[in-house]
Amino acid sequence: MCKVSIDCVEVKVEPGSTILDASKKAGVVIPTLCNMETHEALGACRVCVVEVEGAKSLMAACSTPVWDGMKVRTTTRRVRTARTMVVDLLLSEHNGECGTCFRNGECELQAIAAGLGLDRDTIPGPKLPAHLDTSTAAIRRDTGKCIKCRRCVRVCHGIQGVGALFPQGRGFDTTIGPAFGADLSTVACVQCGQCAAVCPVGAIMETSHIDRVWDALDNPDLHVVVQTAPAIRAALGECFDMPPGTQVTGKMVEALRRLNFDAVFDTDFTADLTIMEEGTELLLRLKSALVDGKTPKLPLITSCSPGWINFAEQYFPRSLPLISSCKSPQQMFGAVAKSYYAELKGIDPASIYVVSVMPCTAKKYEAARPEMQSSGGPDVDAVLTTRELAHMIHQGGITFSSLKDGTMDEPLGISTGAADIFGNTGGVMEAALRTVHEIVTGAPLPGPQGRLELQPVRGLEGIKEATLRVEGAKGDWAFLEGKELSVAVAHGLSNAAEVLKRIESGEASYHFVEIMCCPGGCIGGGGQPRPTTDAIREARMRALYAEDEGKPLRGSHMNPAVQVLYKEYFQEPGSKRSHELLHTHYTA
Ligand code: HC0
Repeated sequence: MCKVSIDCVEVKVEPGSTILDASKKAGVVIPTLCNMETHEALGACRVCVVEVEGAKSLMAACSTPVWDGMKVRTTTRRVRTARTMVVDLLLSEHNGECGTCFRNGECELQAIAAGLGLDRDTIPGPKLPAHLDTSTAAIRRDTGKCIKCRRCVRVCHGIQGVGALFPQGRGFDTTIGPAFGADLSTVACVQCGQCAAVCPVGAIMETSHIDRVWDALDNPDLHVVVQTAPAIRAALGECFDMPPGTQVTGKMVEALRRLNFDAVFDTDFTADLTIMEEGTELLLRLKSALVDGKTPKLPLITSCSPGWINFAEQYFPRSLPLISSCKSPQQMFGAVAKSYYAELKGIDPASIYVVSVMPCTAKKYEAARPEMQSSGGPDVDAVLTTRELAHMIHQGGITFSSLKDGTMDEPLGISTGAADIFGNTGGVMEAALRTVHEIVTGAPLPGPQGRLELQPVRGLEGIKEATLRVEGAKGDWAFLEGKELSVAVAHGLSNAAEVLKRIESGEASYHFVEIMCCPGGCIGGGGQPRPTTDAIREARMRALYAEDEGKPLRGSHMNPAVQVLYKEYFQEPGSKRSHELLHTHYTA
């Protein structure tokens, strides 16, 4: 271990640790704009410079390894002058428009400048040319605000394996963006928004739907309903200074009522419906391969993550026949709201306006896809990220932390615990197997202390594999008796690509695969509160598992409102009507 002194606080850290690591342990905050927990230090922004006793120059804390006996000072005049100069230079280029920027008050550059006492840029010179790229449905880029920290580049290449963004040019003329300065829609960007989640300023953000939602809420001719994705309830509280992982389902519902939505519903309802459709699809594909001897369309790959679908269409078109034809729960909800619910309430579907609250920017893209119009127009009219909902709550003058708990409206607000865990990597797999096991054997999925839990698919490991031996298969599904079902779960598109390569090469043979675009699944989505670290992902995951454990019903097939929906409207999973409204196809 190395003994290091940071501003006279002594800490012991592993050899190879950086000054920044040691400072965290010492409880000393060193500002940085380019550092990322998940990546090797880049030393690009130079905001983290510190003075090291015996060293001639200032050192970048993020990239300088410690040595035993190192003495570091982080607040000397020399350090403050250097940091102020660096930040002043950044501000001199930054076309910030701070007063009107969506990141005003949440901007890392603004916060660091304020901490240094810099309330304006003092260096005269040209600002960066502001090119606004609004060419995609989900992501808005403003090149004038970019500070070239390269966080977006690293997450796009390293975590997602996409590579839509590059540094180009040199010096002042450096730009970060798609090749040849083109717009995002010209390259294979999957619109996952992981770039927006790590951008320290307002250079990359989600395309805002806030104005269109306020307009709908103000329109007396519209019946405005809102659905909330599983992962929102585990993260929204962070926007109101609550600790990560605080369960805020009830407060979220109450806030949505105060914002004047006509009905507050739950994407969890259609997550349960998805399990009924996708579970049936899995069983039919297994039967077709194992009993009818047809060319196996296996593994069945989940379809609910639109960033993943976009990735498959652009990078792995050969995998498309394997992907479930089920629409995502978001889109199933829109289709059900504008058909079944409209009929139930006697409302013209054309006057129902569906708003989603999603942790994911790609859901904006998904809602805009031409295939997602079973009701004659878009099934989902507007998609807010978690951050946008928090913004609206602030705009509405609502004191979130003191709200009482509200409850979702019926029937599209009724859900089981299986739906809550959709938001975690491995959750769709676990939810599906809870139902499939019970359909096949008539008995609940075995788990520790009969708890219905499939531990091997939980947690943040990038690729998880598990097997499930079927015992007690009955009736139509007796052919599965004694079979070992082999499953895999991947999150983050680099991991997804690895699983697909294993399948294509024959190195692995699975029956069922879950893929989620974002690291950690939806709880780590590109529209979630900033920052999202692994510790924060784990806290959000725990909140969703706790939500599941707290529900009386924990299998999607037990959802009484879904049972009524089948009885009154769809008849059975995979019916003609369910194919018309709940299923889709993909395009290479
Ligand atoms: Fe997800 Fe979903 S779980 S994709 O991660 O399936 O965004 O939270 O809403 O649609 O339910 C996101 C989260 C959803 C959908 C659900 C699925």
